[in-house]
Amino acid sequence: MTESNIAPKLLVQMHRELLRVRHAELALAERYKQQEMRTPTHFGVGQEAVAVGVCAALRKDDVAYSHHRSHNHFLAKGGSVYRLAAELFGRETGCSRGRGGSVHLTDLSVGFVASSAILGEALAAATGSALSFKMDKANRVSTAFFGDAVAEEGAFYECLGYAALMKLPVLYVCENNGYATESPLAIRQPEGVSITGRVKSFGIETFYVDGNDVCAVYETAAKAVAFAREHMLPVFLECTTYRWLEHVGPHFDHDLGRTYRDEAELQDWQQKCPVRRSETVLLATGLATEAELEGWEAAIKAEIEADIERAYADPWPDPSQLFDNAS
Ligand SMILES: Cc1ncc(C[n+]2csc(CCOP(=O)(O)OP(=O)(O)O)c2C)c(N)n1
Repeated sequence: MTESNIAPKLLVQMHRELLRVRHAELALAERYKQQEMRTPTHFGVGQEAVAVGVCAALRKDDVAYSHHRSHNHFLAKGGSVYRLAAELFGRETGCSRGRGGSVHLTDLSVGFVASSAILGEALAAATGSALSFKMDKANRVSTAFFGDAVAEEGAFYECLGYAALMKLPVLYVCENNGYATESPLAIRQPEGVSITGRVKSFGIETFYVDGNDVCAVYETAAKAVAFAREHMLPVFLECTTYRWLEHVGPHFDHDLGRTYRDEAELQDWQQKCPVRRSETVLLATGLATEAELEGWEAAIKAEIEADIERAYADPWPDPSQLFDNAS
């Protein structure tokens, strides 16, 4: 018996997925420092449990859209480390054939439609997909991942209003990491006003969860997805979490002398590391031993390194194709 209601097999799967996402991000951040990936990157280290927990609650034929901090969502929806690495290196074998870079990922075969650096675009596109599902009477859910800054945009409210009015099966997932670039929520939003609270005023069903606890995220997302699918209605899920690295780039802020957030705050959140918390669950429930956990981690890291090396050795797009698909 486990402490949670989640099937043991899924708990193990989610842990392995957390490891894959965490180590892919860390390995790519290391490689990024060599200046061979010529694309801006927004790493999601520290935020993995949101992507993994939500995607575990989605079906393969449900779709997901994401924003600039998209690697976690791409991988958790089923995207490969190899194709992500190839995209960051600008190679022809990249998930967007080396043309998109970090902020334009896609893999339709796993239902990850697109990521976009334009804040709010993921919501609008996901809302459009949900409309098409409704028109086609398809029993599918469309998902948008985005950050807390999007709740300060007009597009956010337009999408919520439209989805509520049209009764669309869309899951809006707000990863609230407390910052928009280097601005904390406290200087951007009036005191006592919450994002979830504002969404409620649209009559939309809302859920709120500790985004660093993969079990809680999965259980809450499963309820949210089931609600959207069954009632053909939008749902909103706010997940509190924290990014460990700088806003854009591979470094820890404090190594660069940046002071917009306190080092103690980062350390406090690192104590709530989603990977370590998931490990604790597996150990406490007897689903894995320390040795097994270490073995999985080592094997996953080795696979990731091999994927990145393979991607690096791949060919560039042919210059003759520069204007293909451009009109
Ligand atoms: C429409 C639009 N406005 C402004 C920007 C510039 N911009 C890029 S990332 C960012 C902050 C994003 O914060 P949040 O959405 O909370 O996500 P996080 O980076 O914290 O994951 C801003 C303002 C943009 N990309 N698009």
